Amino acid sequence: MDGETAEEQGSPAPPPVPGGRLEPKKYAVTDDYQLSKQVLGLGVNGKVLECFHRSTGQKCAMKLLYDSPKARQEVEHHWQASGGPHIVRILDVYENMHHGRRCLLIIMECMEGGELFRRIQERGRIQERGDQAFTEREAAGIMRDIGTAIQFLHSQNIAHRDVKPENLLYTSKEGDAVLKLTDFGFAKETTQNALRTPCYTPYYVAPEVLGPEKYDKSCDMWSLGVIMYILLCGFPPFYSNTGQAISPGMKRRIRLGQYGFPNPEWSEVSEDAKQLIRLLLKTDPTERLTITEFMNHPWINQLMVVPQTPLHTARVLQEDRDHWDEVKEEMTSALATMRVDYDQVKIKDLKTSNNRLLNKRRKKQAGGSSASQGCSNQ
Ligand code: I85
Repeated sequence: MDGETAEEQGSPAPPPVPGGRLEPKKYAVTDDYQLSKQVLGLGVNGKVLECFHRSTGQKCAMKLLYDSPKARQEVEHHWQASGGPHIVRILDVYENMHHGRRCLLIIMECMEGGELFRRIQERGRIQERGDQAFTEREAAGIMRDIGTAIQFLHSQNIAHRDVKPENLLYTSKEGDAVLKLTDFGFAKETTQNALRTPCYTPYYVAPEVLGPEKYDKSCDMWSLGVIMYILLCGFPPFYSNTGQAISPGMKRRIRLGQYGFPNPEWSEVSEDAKQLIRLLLKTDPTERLTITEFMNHPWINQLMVVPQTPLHTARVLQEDRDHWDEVKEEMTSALATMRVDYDQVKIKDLKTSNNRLLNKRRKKQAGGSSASQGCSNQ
């Protein structure tokens, strides 16, 4: 399950250069693509439609975004990530007017295998016929693939911040399908302001200014913990029992890290796996594993020693299928809460640290040295 090679044949020309500058095509997308009425899904910033490349016939997915700074950010971040391992690839970007509004159109490779957990759930149906159960080692392989995507993003200083089941899609329905991450609608650059617009010598920059970048990335690590938990048992570690997407009780349990590994689903799962989950679901984001630590964990980097224990996952997903939409909504709300909470921590930190720097500068200026003027830390 390590290919992002073979499936890439026949992409519409000219192939965009990943890492190169993004220059959206200004002529009509319909010159190159035949749009179909088939809606593949609704994203954070816009809907996704099926389409076909006119000259090659290749089936693709088109995301329609109304132009806004947020939409531009999504396109930029996705473009920067496109070509990375286990990331849904962008084939083309257009900028068109539609009913008097400027639109951005992202043409992506079509992920015809559907969502990650749907595929596992289907095995719960098939399993009744005596097929192979979903195993702990397979779960580890999936976690390594998702981790590879996150590692790439974090190395590019991008936090995805919306890693959740419905954004993990398979390239095809075949056995050799590749799992990939999509939707960069909440992605954020984590490069520190302090380093991009240095108004002072970095030697004495306050640690709080450098520190907060951790929170955005740690959001992705929490997601990895939740996805890994569900992969191993079929239900989430935290859930609302009121029918609300996120209840006060659920929020409290997340904050306090109250979850368990109940039997019978967890009785045969390895201690290594449980330990890894505990490190990912740490309530304090600064204590959570980083992506490098995660990728170096033996459960991830030594797949061959992960036991091939059959799991309850496929059966539980199949039996609880009527609750799956709620599970997805709950994770969506939990991530939204987390992004807001972490942003607030950041604002607080930046305020206090800026004051300290300002004070430092005032002192310096009073002493006669000239500090740089008009630097903004935005
Ligand atoms: N192909 N979150 C849930 C989909 N190919 N999908 C979502 N944000 C996006 C939809 C709503 C993800 O950015 C989304 C985005 C992009 C896609 C996307 C990209 C490329 C697809 C929102 C399919 C598909 C195609 C054929 C068959 C099947 C699925 O969704 C299935 F297997 F399900 F039948």
